[in-house]
Amino acid sequence: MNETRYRILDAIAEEPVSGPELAASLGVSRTAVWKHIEALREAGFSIESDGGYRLTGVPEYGGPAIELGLDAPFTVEYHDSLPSTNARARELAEAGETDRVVVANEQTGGRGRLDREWASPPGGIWCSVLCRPALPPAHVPVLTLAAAVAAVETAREAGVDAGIKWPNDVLVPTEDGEEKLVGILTEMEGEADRVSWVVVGIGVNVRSEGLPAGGTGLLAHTDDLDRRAFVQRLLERFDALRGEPETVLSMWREHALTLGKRVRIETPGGEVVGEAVDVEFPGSLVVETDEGTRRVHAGDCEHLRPV
Ligand code: BT5
Repeated sequence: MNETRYRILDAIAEEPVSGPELAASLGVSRTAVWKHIEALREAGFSIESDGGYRLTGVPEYGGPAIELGLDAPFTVEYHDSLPSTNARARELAEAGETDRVVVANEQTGGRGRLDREWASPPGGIWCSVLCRPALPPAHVPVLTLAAAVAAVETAREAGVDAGIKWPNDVLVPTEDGEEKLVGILTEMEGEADRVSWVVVGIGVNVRSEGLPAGGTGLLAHTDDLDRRAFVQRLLERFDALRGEPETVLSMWREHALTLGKRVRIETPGGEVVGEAVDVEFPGSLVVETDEGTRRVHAGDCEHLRPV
């Protein structure tokens, strides 16, 4: 959001402030103040003008609403509908941007890993964070783990008992298995020793309608969901974790559903079956198999029933 608009909202949040006072404290003209107030009203903010301007309501969702009160250094771009927030974030990356978040109410071409489809009906939480971390490409998987930890902690705070399946799924355990609540897709561009940009796409289901079998939404597990607050907490947690790989790994272990389970992993080099015993930097799963210990860097993981 425009810096002046942000400062106006801040100034009028608690008590009424007159136009001339705002103009003086912000160092802009009274006409400029009036134009900013009108733009904020158009963006959905309720601003009374009896005896000074006063903020009486914040829009339920959208870019300015998410940015207002967000304790993380991201600029938020909001769209009612987009093919894919990851695709839009990549465009911003190519235009040289950083620390941008793209949020959409609906995606018409949402993508999972390996170009799989990601169902993204209206009302869900579809967002992508663009950043330029000082990391070699080989360390980027830790950002995917950070996003999974951020998502699971935010879901738990919202009252939804979720856990992480290696490497990037957030699931809700059910009586006879698990249902997928969140999917994460990380994309990057870079050179051998340093990434140029990373886009971490996070999809959180809100309603269960329109999801494939095996998917579940937050509202199936809680009645009380504030989508704006959810996205804010998710971004704040991700921001706090992205520079702390040690914390990410220990929190990941704490929230993991995979550790201690028998797993089957389809890797590019073949199938690995055994007991998942640990996760190691930057995100490898350690599996005890009949042939010894294997470290798996990428693949699709299935939790098996104990033998
Ligand atoms: C993922 O892929 O789980 C990554 C999903 C990332 C989505 C976000 S939303 C914001 C950003 N913009 C994008 O375009 N993408 C990111 P993967 O592990 O490959 O899982 C995909 C599989 O999950 C599909 O083949 C389906 O079986 C299943 N699936 C599809 N949509 C689902 C949904 N909404 N909820 C649960 N499962 C789903």
